[in-house]
Amino acid sequence: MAHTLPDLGYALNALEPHIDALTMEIHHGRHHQAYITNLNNAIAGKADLEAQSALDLITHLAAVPDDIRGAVRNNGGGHVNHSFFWKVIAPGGAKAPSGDLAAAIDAAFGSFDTFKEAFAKAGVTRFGSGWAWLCKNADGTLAVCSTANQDNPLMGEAFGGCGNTPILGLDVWEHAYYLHYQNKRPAYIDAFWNVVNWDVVAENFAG
Ligand code: MN3
Repeated sequence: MAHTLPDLGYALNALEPHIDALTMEIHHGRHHQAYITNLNNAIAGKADLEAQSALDLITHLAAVPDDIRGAVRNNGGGHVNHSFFWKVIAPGGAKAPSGDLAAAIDAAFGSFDTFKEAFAKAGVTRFGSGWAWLCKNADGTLAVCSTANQDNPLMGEAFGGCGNTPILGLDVWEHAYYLHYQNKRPAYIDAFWNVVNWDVVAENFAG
């Protein structure tokens, strides 16, 4: 069963002015689609791999044959990461964390503002292309990390991840912001806070 592009679930212009419609159209329709196409091509004809979800593939990379492991890592990661990203920036929902999630953020970082600074720093200082993440550790505490390229925290330390479960992620590849923000990655990250759907993040935290 081939992997397919998930619907955004909202209009391309729904996140304006913070993320513009053309960026969303290209990012979702071309970049995300390309990861899916390349993932499908990489695993074509390998029934055991074709039967797995993208998440299963990227969390068991050591079991993927050497000759396609890099392609599955990059493109499976790209598929998982973008599918996740579209949900945490979905319009609507709470504009700030509350309840157990807010308490966990305060416990880990001291305050919501201090968390935002740490997360923004992870995104700004990621050299080249990658992601900033807020992850839930096995003990339920929270931590910020970043990954290169399309690595996901759940890939584990052997593949560039921390091994913990992401509950919020931010794509800091230039394709995510260059049309509107050009080289100003910090301005894109500032704007990102306006589109985070904290209800979805809270569901990720509870899950
Ligand atoms: Mn991207």
